[in-house]
Amino acid sequence: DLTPVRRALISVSDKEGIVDFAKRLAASGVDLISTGGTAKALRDAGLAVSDVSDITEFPEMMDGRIKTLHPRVHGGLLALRDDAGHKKSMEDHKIDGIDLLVVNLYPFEATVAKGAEFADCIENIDIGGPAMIRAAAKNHRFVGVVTDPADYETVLTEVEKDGGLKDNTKRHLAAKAFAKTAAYDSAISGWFATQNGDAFPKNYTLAGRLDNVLRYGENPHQQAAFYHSGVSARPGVATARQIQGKELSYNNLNDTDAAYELIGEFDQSKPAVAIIKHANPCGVATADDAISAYEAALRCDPVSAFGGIVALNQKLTGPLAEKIVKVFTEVVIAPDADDDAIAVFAAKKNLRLLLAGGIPAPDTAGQIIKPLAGGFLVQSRDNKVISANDLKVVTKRKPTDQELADMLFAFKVAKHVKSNAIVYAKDGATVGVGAGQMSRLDSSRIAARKAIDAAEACGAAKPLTDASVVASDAFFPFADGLLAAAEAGATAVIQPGGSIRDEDVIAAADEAGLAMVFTGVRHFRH
Ligand code: 93A
Repeated sequence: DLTPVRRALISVSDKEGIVDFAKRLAASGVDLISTGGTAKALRDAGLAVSDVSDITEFPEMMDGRIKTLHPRVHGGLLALRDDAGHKKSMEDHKIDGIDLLVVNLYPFEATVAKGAEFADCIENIDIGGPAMIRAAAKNHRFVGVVTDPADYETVLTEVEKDGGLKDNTKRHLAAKAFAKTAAYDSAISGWFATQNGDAFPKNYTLAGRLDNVLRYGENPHQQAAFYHSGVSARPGVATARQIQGKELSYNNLNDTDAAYELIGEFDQSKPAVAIIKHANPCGVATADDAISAYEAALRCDPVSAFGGIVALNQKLTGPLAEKIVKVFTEVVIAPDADDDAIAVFAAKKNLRLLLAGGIPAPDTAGQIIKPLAGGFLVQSRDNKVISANDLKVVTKRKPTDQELADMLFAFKVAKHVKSNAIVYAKDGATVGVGAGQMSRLDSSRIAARKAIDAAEACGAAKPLTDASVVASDAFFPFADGLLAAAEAGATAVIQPGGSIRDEDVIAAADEAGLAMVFTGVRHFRH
């Protein structure tokens, strides 16, 4: 059950490691065939290589669009070596078998990610590579197909030891090869649809690349893995460098993503900090300096912040790192960190530090996938950003400038709180968050209750919601939720509006002396 490897075709865009790999193949007596650039790299390293163009008796042409698309290549990959008819075709047409195919494709995803022009992205769609990979994978009984440099060593070990590849190895390589071409085409179709303004590629498939298998899922009895989507260059958990700390868990990844997407709402000209637990913020603040922002975020709900995730929209410094390590924290994510901060964290071995390079823009397009039995729902991400110009004042009293600023802040946070979401804010910081309740009134009451607890924790005389503003992710269907907020001390309200009882709600706000604005935009999040 072992196919001898006598002839290998190597055609790689990413030439990392290829010379050493080819040297060891050659040393095992394998004949090498290559396309232009790869052949040159191997020859420069002193290896004997045949050009594909000599085998096909056709030059590489049309700027390399045609290199390997020829029966001498595809026949060599597809021929069944134990079939008399196939063998006769090989003899009649001077086709020699290719026993090992080593290909990595034109870097389509990287080309898109670096923001290249449409025509450049199109030119980076590999045609010949996937055709060969699929041919070799189909004929895996006789051909080994290597699409991942991580497999070079396994292949070499078997070829060096036995002169060929085991059936089991070839089948694993084939499965990986089809996964590779499927993901590659998925990335292309997804990108192409977006270029045409379509949100959804036809026959949607999950464009993703397995990054790593996680220890377990949301609970220890669940299995889980992390896939990176093909073409997104969005800074975040998928692209960040982990500087230190334990392996990230499923819940860590989910919470860290929630934290960093929230922090992306705030302009980097002013420090912003978010602390997340169970994918909901338990404190968010902006301030003139990052330490004040962290302290204000922590003050909102210091009890829940224990074991939380901290996200920051600035370069992390030593003094802030000192503050953060005083509270048990699972993950810290920031665009960057200085050496002092890294040194402070080094003493906390388990704490995971992620550096994402940048912050994600809130207004970029993208897709959200949600599983359901038998399929999944796909929607574009909620990339709506509300500014002062979008607001309509509906009460007799107009909000003050400070109320206005706090309302816009609170509404941004509410967008990242599970519905029903009620967020109280004051002086650029949340002072009460009510998340994930089935009734808006309950979210309003829970947030107010937490503000009383937080006031006790920091020794404040009044609940933190005193003289605050309140944001609601969707309209108040009745006046009760709004009146609960007024009772907690809110003086101004920001909400989408649009209820059939808006008039009642506005009348109640006027009676309570509240200022209220409508955004016309809802931010459900489930
Ligand atoms: O333009 S192609 O789609 N046409 C082809 O016939 C073809 N054959 C191999 N691209 C083709 N390739 C790709 O060229 C391989 O997948 C590989 O990524 C690259 C290697 O080219 P070179 O050896 O010239 O650097």
